[in-house]
Amino acid sequence: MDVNKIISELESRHPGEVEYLQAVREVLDSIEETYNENPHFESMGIIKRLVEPDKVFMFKVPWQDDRGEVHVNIGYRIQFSNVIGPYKGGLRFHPSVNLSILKFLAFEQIFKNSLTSLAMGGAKGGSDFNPKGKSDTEIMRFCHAFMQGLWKHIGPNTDVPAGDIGVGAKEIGYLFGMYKKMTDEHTGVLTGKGIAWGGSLIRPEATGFGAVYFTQEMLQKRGDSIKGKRVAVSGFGNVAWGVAKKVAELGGKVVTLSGPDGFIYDEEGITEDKIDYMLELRTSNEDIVKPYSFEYAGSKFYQDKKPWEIACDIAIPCATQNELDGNDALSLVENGCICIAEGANMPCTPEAIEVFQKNQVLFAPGKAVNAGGVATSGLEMSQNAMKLNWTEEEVDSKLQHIMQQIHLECVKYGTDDTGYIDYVKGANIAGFLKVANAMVDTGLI
Ligand code: NDP
Ligand code: 2IT
Repeated sequence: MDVNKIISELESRHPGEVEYLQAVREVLDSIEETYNENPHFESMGIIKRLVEPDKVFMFKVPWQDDRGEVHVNIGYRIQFSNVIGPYKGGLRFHPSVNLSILKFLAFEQIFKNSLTSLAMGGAKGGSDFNPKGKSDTEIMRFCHAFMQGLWKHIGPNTDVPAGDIGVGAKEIGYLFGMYKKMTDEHTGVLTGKGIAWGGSLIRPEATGFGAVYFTQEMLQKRGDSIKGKRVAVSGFGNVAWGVAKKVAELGGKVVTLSGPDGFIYDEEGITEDKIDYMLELRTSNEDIVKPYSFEYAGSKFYQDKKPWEIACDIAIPCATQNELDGNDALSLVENGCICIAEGANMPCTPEAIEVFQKNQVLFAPGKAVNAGGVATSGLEMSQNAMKLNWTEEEVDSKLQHIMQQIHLECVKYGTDDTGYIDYVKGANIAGFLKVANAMVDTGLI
């Protein structure tokens, strides 16, 4: 495989899609050796076929605001690969959404879903709609209009969307309502549903909990644990909230949160009512973290700055792609950080990853660390298909088991001669092999 050639061909076909090319390059660089050891992959054109999505849907989403003004957004769904199961992945509502971002996310999702060991293919979708400052009725009208464009392309055995940035339980409710009306069917077509109408216990917490379970595994491998550790977290959304809850439960201390306005430093730790307050902040419609510093004396707000300048033992970036660059990585390492686990999708730039790996600190990629979210979505699909509900304990123990297995796979494929575990390589090879073998088994389609 010639990685540069594949990337330059992809670039000429999709000029300017930088996030998509960044994600593809990272995977190809890590699987190159394994790929070349299996010549039948090349003769089946596995890489050529895998780097292009199966299908890309784009649709117009016209909707009316509370004053009666008409707006038009673009809706997308990228169905990247369904070789190991129905297309599966979240929907993102954020003004930055474009084809490049959704293709990177859908591509990553193929390998993440493969790592979960459940039967799910890779997909992603969303819209450039900005939920910030919108009323509940505006959100409802937008979600209904969005689903009118999407419903024909999805189904419980075809493609099962879920939440991501800007899409939580409320939005999933409105989307599900319109799907049900269009099809007259009450099926598990979306995950992250409310408990009363088909949702799974633990799904809201699952991404953050899973990320902490994975971090715990990384530390345990070195004879260490989360107990007593200072943890820097970015974002203040669904993933950051789940991380804060589980870190506190395991005796660690989350000392930062961040939003588009800057970050909060709370030396005493973000615990108990402060964690609940995160939910209030998230739903306040203002989307800023500054009010936390008014609510809790002793905490400090740093405007237009990132949390990575604070001394910590563990860093878990949970906001968005490319939010932690090479300089941030240097400052974390210099301040004694021993472990970085990506809660968000691709939050660390390639330069940052290089810094972590050169300094041999623990670093694990989003497709392994945050896979607990989609894994629990998979558990929601199973419960829907069986028409049964598992208890909180049952779901949580399955989630823990899945995260431990993903960690073992990373160790199996990522350990080098010196004993250092390259989790990026491990996750990419383990995720890729299952998909590639399935593509071989099912032939050229
Ligand atoms: P939320 O919408 O709940 O929170 C996202 C947070 O990131 C908000 O604080 C948001 O603030 C901030 N953010 C979003 N875009 C940007 C940007 N361009 N620059 C700076 N800050 C930004 O989303 P989630 O917690 O669900 O998602 C966070 C990350 O985790 C994403 O990378 C997502 O893909 C990933 N993820 C989510 C899973 C889930 O189950 N929800 C599962 C696996 C991964 P603002 O909106 O104001 O910019
Ligand atoms: O990035 C992700 O894995 C998610 N946003 C969750 C996807 C899902 O289908 O639960």
